[in-house]
Amino acid sequence: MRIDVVTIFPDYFTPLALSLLGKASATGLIEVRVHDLRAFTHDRHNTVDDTPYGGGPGMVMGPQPWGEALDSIAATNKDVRPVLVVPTPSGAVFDQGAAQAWTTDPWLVFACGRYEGIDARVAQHYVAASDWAGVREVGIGDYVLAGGEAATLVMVEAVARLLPGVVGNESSVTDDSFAAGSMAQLVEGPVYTKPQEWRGLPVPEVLLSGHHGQIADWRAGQARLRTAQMRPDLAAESATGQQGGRQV
Ligand code: 6GU
Repeated sequence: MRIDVVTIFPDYFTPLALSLLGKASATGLIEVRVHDLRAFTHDRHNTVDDTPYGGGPGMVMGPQPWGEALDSIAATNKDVRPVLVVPTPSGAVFDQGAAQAWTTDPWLVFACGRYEGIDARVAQHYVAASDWAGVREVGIGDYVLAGGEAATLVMVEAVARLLPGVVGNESSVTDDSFAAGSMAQLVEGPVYTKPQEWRGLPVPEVLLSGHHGQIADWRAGQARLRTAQMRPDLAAESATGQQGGRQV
């Protein structure tokens, strides 16, 4: 999968060279390219923002550098149509289902806005652009960040770790909290490793028993308990047979 990121803070993305994603880049499972939006300005001060039409607080990112940056990215491969992802708190919420669905996209381009956001005509233009595969305006939760950069890191990691070969142990991906099919819409219960007793606290007996059926039942029960305690919203969904089926 190819991933491009456009931002006024390219340094924000140095963590992509670390750990799991760094390895995935090094082995060619993903190809990440980070672009400085200011490289697509033409004035002395590399201006990317201006005052909002209609008035109001803050500044809005203008369409000109965005158009040039995105066009230049699309032009690097005329055989694949990229999807434009615009992180914004006013978008549909990105969840595990979205992460899974995006794994089949060959090329994602993230447009990281700052200030009060990007001039709305940018998304409008690329929705209708025939050399693009669509525009997805998405947020990562109900809180407001200073810009799309942190949200982009979150989404890139959530998608990339689902790509075949990125995580060494495939079942650590399929057994995740929220993974479709396994224990859909339940969070995972507690986990333990050695020593068998630590500071007077024992590992639950059943996990030492070697009875795989009992262990699986115990874990399923713990997952239900934990979900009821920590995520009553999810517990209510499973009780009503509802499934988060939003299209992001
Ligand atoms: Cl994608 N951007 C910003 N600025 N704030 C957010 C967000 C995105 N998702 C949740 N809050």
